[in-house]
Amino acid sequence: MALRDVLKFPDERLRRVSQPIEEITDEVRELARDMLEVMYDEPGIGLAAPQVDAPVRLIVVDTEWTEEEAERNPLVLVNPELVDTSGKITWTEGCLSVPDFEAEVERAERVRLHAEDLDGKEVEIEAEGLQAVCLQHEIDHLDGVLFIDRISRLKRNRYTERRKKQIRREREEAEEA
Ligand code: K1U
Ligand code: ZN
Repeated sequence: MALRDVLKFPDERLRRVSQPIEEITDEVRELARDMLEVMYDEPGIGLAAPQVDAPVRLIVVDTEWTEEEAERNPLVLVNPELVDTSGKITWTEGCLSVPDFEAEVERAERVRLHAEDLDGKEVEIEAEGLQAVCLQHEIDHLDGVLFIDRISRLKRNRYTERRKKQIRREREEAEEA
């Protein structure tokens, strides 16, 4: 099966608020499998369902697999909800839906969240550092929020203009071909 495409800014589908998952069906399990494939293929350290045009509250995260010798150890979280945060950390973030751009974002340094796993079991996750940053970034996607919404308007506007030019150029090149 072909990999699912990742939606790219400024696609309005990235702005939808995703719906809670009421029942963990085979379709949900298949979506989670597909998301892991996309995340490892891109490569990325996280992915949220709306990025592959599935507006439901499902995220996958694996912040260690890219390190040498590290095994794949993905977290697959259904209906994740932040229940506590503490501290502050600034991290240079990227996003598979925001091509060719990175920027510093301030977030909570430690998080505690509730979610369900793919067996419908309730889980509580505590994370810090990069894993906490990544979890907050992915939960933002479920609410239609992108990391560029959390940087200065000047930087966001500059990126938006550059991205529009990039899209125009790509369209022209496709027409010429
Ligand atoms: O949500 C996404 O688009 C995935 C995104 C997650 C993320 C990255 C950095 C900070 C917070 C959240 C990415 O994975 S971008 C790619 C990336 O960070 C990476 C890719 C390969 C190796 C190491 C990092
Ligand atoms: Zn992202």
